[in-house]
Amino acid sequence: MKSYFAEQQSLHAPALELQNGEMVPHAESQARVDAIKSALPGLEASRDFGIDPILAVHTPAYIDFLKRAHCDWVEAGRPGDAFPYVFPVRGRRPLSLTRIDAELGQYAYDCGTPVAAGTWDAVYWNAQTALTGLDHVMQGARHSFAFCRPPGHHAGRDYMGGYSYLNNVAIAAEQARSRGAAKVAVLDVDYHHGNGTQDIFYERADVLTVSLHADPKSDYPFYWGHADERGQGAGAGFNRNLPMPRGTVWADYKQRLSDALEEVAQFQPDLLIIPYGADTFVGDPISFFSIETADYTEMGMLISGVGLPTLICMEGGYAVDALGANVAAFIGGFGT
Ligand code: SP5
Ligand code: ZN
Repeated sequence: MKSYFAEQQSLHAPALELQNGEMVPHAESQARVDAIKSALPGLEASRDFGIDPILAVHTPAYIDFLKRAHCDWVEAGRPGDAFPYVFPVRGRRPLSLTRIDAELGQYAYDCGTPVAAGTWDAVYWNAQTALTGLDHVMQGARHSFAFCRPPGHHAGRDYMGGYSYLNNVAIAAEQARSRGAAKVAVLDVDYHHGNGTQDIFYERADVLTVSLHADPKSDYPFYWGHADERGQGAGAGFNRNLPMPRGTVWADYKQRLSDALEEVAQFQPDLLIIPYGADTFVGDPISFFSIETADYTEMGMLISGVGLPTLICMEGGYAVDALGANVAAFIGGFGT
């Protein structure tokens, strides 16, 4: 399978995140890049499709903020990465505040997603990686792998969170629509619910969003991902959440995956996009499913079995020592 990556994606290197009350080394690290790169020696360089596909998903004000947030932070005399610490509670009236702290709180929903010096350049190219992978599939390939990092599925139209800044998968899905795909299905197999993707397409019938994830009653992102969130308006029935308990093993996961694939097949999409997270792995340091490396090959085979043109975009996966093997196992399941 052809795989894509842009070296600029490494310019994003936040030092710390807030986890369980402590500032700890950021889990979404450069070590992940090295692990995946060594497992995929044939990675090709991404091409530049410009800003327009990004602006088809994200608001201009949010993009403007992402571009200058770290500069504003430095100008305010702050050290290190730009971190939010105050958030507008639901129901606060919209205010045009310009102080960097107010803006960070407006556009972030957690304290795990700081804006570092190189974040904008990295996430711009991250989106280009997804678009390059999409282009290959739109040209007729059966599948491709976009090695996206930082992740994207937690980012909404105008918010960042969960280590995500731009929603690579949503950008690819929207671009596929404008290039002639009538219907696109997104099947999210990261450990965490794909809340940003859900929000972006919640009122749309042309993009089906399905997510398999840890039950948000016990796991991040808590406020999204519950089974009764089924879409709204024209999108009613076109969002599906399949939460599972901590400790889920492959035999059980596989059943839910088959259900999800059945829904995808019934939708008859022109394209399938898979946000793939290796954080369902038994050894993941921040997640609690029990999937083994060899299971990812079967997961890839099952998904490949629906016979749809498929773009895979990398999301999470923090067990660095096993990450390369887990990604290679999954991709291997799709055949050559
Ligand atoms: C893309 C992606 O996988 N984003 C995940 C963001 C998760 N951030 C919060 C993690 C909280 C983990 N708390 C459990 C720690 C166990 N020691
Ligand atoms: Zn995740």
